[in-house]
Formats: sequence, C-alpha cells, structure tokens
Amino acid sequence: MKLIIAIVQDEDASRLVSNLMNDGIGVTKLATTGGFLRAGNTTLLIGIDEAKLDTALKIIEKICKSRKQIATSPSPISGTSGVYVPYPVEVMVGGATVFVMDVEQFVKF
Ligand code: 2BA
Repeated sequence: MKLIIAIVQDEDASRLVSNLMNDGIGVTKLATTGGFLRAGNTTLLIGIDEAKLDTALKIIEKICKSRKQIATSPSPISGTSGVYVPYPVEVMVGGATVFVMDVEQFVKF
C-alpha cells in the first residue's frame, strides 16, 4: 500500500476529491497553508493499493492546473533600517506537489 500526499490549490480541490471518490479512491482533505505565499491550499491524504497508484496520479495530473499568483511578501528595502514595504512577486503555483510513500502498516479499528 502507498500513501499519496498531494498539495493542491483550493480551486481544484473539490473537483479532484469528487473525481477520486468516483473512482473508488478514498481521500482525506486538509486545509493547509503554503510556507512561501502564506496562502491557503489543500492537502489530500490518499491511502491506495499499489495497483491503483497510477490511476490516482493521472487524475491528480488531469485536474490540477498551474496558475500565476501574485505574492506580496514584505521585503527589506533599506538595508539595516528595518523598513519593510510590500513587494509584489509573480509565482507559478501548482498544478500539484505530490509525495508518494510506502505504508508500513494499515489498520482500521
Ligand atoms: P507555497 O510554499 O506557498 O509556494 C507557492 C509557490 O511559490 C510555489 O508553487 C513556487 O512556485 C513558489 N515558491 C515557493 N518557494 C519559493 C521560493 N523560496 N522562491 C521563489 N518561489 C517560491 P509550488 O512549487 O507549486 O508549491 C505549491 C505549494 O506546495 C507550496 O505553497 C507548499 O505549500 C507546497 N510545497 C511545495 N514544495 C514543497 C515541499 N518540498 N515540501 C512541502 N510542501 C511543499
């Protein structure tokens, strides 16, 4: 068995969950926050038999789109004076950041 941890954009999350569930793939959805943008995103935990791993990855790839986002991270502009101003940065986010791990044991009580 494998565990997929997929970090996706909020805009894609509910369609992705529906598509996975329609294929009989169980999902847990967590509200998370990206460290760089400090904006909300969604993390899905997907426990899955190895035989269905490729199916799940293909669904994630199909649904999750890359989008440009503007980050207004505070940046120092005046050296050591400690003055910060919002500095807009354009970043490309997603489609999905995916980790696949081996599951040592899986039990339900
Ligand atoms: P964030 O950390 O908010 O990052 C959003 C996007 O900002 C990233 O998109 C990337 O394009 C850009 N970015 C991140 N760190 C950067 C940096 N130091 N300099 C310049 N640009 C930077 P994605 O790569 O598609 O990542 C989307 C979200 O996936 C991330 O949101 C984070 O929540 C998660 N993520 C990405 N890589 C990860 C990792 N190695 N471990 C854990 N979570 C990760």
